[in-house]
Amino acid sequence: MSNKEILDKLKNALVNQDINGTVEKTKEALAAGISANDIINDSLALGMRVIGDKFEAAEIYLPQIMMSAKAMNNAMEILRPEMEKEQIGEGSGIAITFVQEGDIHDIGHRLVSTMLGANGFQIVDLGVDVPNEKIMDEVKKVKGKKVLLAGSALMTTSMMSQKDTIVALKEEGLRDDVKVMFGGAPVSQAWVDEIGADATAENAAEAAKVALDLMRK
Ligand code: HCB
Repeated sequence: MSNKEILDKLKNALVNQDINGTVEKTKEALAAGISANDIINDSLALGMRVIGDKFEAAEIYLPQIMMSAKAMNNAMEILRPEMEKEQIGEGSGIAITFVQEGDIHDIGHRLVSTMLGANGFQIVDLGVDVPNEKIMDEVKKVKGKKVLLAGSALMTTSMMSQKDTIVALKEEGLRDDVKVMFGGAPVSQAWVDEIGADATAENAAEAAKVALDLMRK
């Protein structure tokens, strides 16, 4: 079977909420020598996008999304140790990672946190649904150190809070103390430029590269 066929089968297992099949096919993909990042970007993440589109088209409902999310999380348990091996450089600094207030989507956030950790960042994971006050408190705790804020938002509503994060950093006189990278499906370079953040990234591997570049500036 070609790598493309393996990745397509894995994607289909995820889309069809086949939890056991997803685990099995993730192992098969690794055994075929496909990297953890390629498995995520060229198969699992694409499957989650299909799930999102089907949900939007009212072809599936929340229970099905939750099953696919569980299948994705189980696959990630297998892939996380592999991602940690796929280190791409020496890290520098502390990464405060979080999902914006009102948002509990944590799959991408956890992937990004894993990749940053694998690249030498000391991770302060604030989890999901994090208000800006909490983010400011954490930034103050590490003042004087090299700090990256890596925030995720999966909904257009929670994406708006990213703008408030930048405003809060400025109001508290903390903006120059941190680099800010925002991501998540609705986040674009245009949005990041508009609100005055430093960068965005398409996926977790790119996030690690972008983060390392930012910390060198
Ligand atoms: Co959710 N949901 N959901 N959902 N959900 C989305 C996000 C929609 C787009 C689906 C749709 O309508 N098409 C939609 C949001 C619409 C919008 O605002 N425009 C939506 C909605 C509406 C909702 C609810 C409101 C549904 C309801 O209750 N009626 C509800 C909201 C709950 C809340 O947060 N308050 C909800 C709930 C759920 C769950 C719980 C069923 C489940 C989440 C489970 C979990 O995360 N533990 C879920 C899921 C799974 C999705 C979809 C299908 C997949 C998200 C996902 O995990 N993608 C999603 C559809 C979609 O995104 N197209 C849908 C896979 C990961 C790997 O991709 O983009 O998160 P990622 O992360 C990437 C990338 O963006 C980047 O790297 C990551 C790794 O490669 N990245 C960063 C991420 N963060 C970064 C930070 C950086 O600094 C740099 C890069």
